[in-house]
Amino acid sequence: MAAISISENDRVLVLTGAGISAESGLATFRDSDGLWAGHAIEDVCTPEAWERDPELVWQFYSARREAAAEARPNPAHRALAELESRLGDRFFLCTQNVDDLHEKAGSRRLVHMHGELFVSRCSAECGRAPVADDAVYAAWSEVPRCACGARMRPHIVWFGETPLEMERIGDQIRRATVMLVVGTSGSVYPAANFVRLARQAGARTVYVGLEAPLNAAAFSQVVLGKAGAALPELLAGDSIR
Ligand code: BV8
Ligand code: ZN
Repeated sequence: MAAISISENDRVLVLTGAGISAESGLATFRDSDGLWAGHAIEDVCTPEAWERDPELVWQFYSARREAAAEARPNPAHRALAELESRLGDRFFLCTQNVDDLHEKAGSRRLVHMHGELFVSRCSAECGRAPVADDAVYAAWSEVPRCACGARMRPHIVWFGETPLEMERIGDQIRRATVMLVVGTSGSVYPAANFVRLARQAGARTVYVGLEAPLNAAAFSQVVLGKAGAALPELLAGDSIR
């Protein structure tokens, strides 16, 4: 497959999803056929789930912390970190993933629009900042409290909650001349709409993933394959300046 051409006038926006971490051993949401680690979405990934059974929610995110702590970046993560080092401030990465594999690969110019697995925050939204937290909690009694007294919750954007950094992402979408989307089914909004907005703003839009995403029609190019092999190839060579 031909390498993507990026000139010195291009600004590249990348959006990644669970597919980029699949070859690092982290299950995607679709792989678990709609169940997430054996749980239905509404049982572990909504504010209602948190109200109903916060201990189950913490057990779900603790299991994902354990899996993600063992995981290593794969060549796809590294290819994006390398692209960032070549493009500098003409590069921006928005990930839907809550794992830290992009950071482990060296990415710095990124936002986690759906939150971060190794961060916890006050469940009462008292205004105190989220804190780094890689602990696992087997029982509700182990869950630490914020200085205000409320229990801590995962710093994750659940269904029905507002994604993070939307202003900054919107600005990057408006300025991008190339948008590269990797390993996401295009099933969750507003992330699935970003490629349409980028295209409306005049960007070239490229998808890399195992199967065509639901929003495939919005892409100028669809490259089917595993990200760990396809991305390094797509970003190789001197067609990038
Ligand atoms: C919001 C954190 C308002 C949690 C996540 C009805 C219709 C349309 C929309 C809605 C609706 N009802 C409600 C909504 C809105 C809702 C939504 O979209 N629901 C869906 C289910 C219909 N969205 C929300 O509630 C969002 N908030 O809308 O607030 C608002 C809107 C705009 C502005 C302000 C406010 C919040 C959603 C966030 C939920 N949290 N993650 C956690 O991780 O525990 S979502 C989670 O699932 C991911 O973050 C991701 O976003 C999403 C889908 O996952 P993907 O990353 O795409 O992974 P998936 O498994 O689906 O696909 C993997 C892909 O990889 C596949 O295509 C596969 O082929 C490919 N692949 C596999 N292996 C490889 C590979 N590719 C390459 N290489 C490989 N090796
Ligand atoms: Zn608090």
